[in-house]
Amino acid sequence: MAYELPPLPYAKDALEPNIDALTMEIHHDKHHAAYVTNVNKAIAGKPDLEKKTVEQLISNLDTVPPDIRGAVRNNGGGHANHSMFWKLLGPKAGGAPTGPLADAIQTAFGSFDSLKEKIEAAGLARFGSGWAWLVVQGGKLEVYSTANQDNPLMGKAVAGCEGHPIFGVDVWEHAYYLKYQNRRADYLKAVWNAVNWAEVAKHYAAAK
Ligand code: MN3
Repeated sequence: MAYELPPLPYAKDALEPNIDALTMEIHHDKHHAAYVTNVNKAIAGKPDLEKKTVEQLISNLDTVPPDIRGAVRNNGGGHANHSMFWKLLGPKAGGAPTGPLADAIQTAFGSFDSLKEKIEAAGLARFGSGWAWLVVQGGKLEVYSTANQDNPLMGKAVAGCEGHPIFGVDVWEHAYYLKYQNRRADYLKAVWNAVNWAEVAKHYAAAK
């Protein structure tokens, strides 16, 4: 097996009340697990693909044979996105970014509140399922959204945007429906209380 389901880095109820324990359990143990199973199935017997990290795999979809490209895009994307997402959140988190990341947010968006508005708007405007992202693109911070399990690493031709993601919010209904039902806007506001900004800063430093 090329990839394994990473354990959640905290207890399933650790993000309560912002994200409930049952949502975390189903989201991680069922949805994320299925992406791992299915990307492994898609690339089984192709050692040149199996040896890649999942980020390398989804960054080079044109090197993936056409008959499995769709499965790799959806399930490799799902594995990459969720592996990052769990670590972007945490218990006793939230607050505001600090240091160089805070400075870059100030420069790019004018304020942290303005960044939050942009990400919430991107997540709300995504029709159906997808993600809202904060990316480093050409040394600058940008906000995008992608459909399904697309990731900016897949590039503009595939994902409709490009850049190195440093933060992302899952706006699939499975990420919030049990607690928030149709209220995606309320979920997007609550997520800020659970963001692990030290992790975002780590991605920012690596992407710069
Ligand atoms: Mn999800």
